[in-house]
Amino acid sequence: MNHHLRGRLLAPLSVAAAATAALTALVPAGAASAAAKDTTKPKASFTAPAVNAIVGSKVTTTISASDNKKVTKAQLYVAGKLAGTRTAAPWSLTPSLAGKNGTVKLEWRVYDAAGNKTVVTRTVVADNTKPKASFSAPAVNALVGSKTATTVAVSDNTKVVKAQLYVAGTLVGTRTAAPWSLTPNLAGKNGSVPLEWRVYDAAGNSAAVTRTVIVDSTAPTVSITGGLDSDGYLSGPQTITVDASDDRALKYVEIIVNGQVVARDTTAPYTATIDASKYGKIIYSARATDTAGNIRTTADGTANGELLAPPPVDAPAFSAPTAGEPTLVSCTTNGEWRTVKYEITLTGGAYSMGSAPRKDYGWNNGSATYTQTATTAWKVGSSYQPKVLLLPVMVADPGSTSPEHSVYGGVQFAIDSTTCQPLADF
Ligand SMILES: [Ca+2]
Ligand SMILES: [Ca+2]
Ligand SMILES: [Ca+2]
Repeated sequence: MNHHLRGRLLAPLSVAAAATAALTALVPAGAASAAAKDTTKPKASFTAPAVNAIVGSKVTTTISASDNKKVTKAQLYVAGKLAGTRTAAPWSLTPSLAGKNGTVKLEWRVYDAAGNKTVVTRTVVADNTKPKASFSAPAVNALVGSKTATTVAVSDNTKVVKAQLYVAGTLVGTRTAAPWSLTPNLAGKNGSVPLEWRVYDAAGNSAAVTRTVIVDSTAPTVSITGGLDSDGYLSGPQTITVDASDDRALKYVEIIVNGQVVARDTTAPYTATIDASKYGKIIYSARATDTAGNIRTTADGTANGELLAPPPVDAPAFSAPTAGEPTLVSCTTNGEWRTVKYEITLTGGAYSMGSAPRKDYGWNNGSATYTQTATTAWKVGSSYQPKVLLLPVMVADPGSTSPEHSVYGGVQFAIDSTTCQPLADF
């Protein structure tokens, strides 16, 4: 009975024990066998951010990860501290870098189911410091015109990448590199106008500076109140008188004769006196400039100077010099004016007059052959631009001492007002 019982009891126990032993042997052996089949580490590489990218308080970092079996976990360490864990794709996290400046190491640790680990690292440059910005120009409350450059001085611990200018709250321009300067159009604005520069660094941190300027975009008024007599041929001193005013501050008034500024007055009365004896066609105007740089110019006035006067009919006979071929010295542009200068060689028959005004024209003082420089100017595109310009070279009566009546002969030749070249026939 006992034997039988023991035999019956022992038998199952032995089986159970054997099974237990077998299980004990099989379970770890089976697990170890499965792990042993995957000794291959995952593959991982950085997708973002770029190496040494400049980043702000938040950076999205992404890796591509794969495994011969399966990637089961990826952990992100920022500057050595665990910042997040992913257990499935996408293998991407956006850790906070708030307060950090300078180089920061990002490290992803990628695992497969068997515990194989692959580590990839990348450094970025954290920038959580705002740029510095200060107005360089214009000055506080400067009186400025409709076109005025404004400049901001910038610096940053990494790099300034953008500066935007706002005028009265409206974006008017963007710079992405030095010089950090723009010239906004302030036309139509008058009075106090706020300017604001917003400056951005590579990480997107920004700083703003503002400045108020006083805009004057209204040009002065200007008129010629005393012009030149347009009848006949003027000689001697002739005075042009101008009136001008501005809504804010007049800087100066200029009087322009044949393209040249002959007077610049900062205080009224605004006048210029010219010697009409030195002129042929006289084209004159006045130009007023305010302190903001706005300019207004009058219409042209015209008069005839003495050089255009025909020779006196009672001039004594004299032998005119022989003129050589004219030679172009220069043809220059001064604003809307063109000035052409020719040289011409005269042989015989020319005489000096000995009178001061005539000497200004380069009179020869008695030699038989000399070279005379002749100059004329015209306004391009105006009604005073003839196709053919006559360039007179005056010769004088040897016996006369009167400037008004001595010029009775001359040599003249024609030039094309477009090409400045002499014309063979005119
Ligand atoms: Ca693996
Ligand atoms: Ca910065
Ligand atoms: Ca003004």
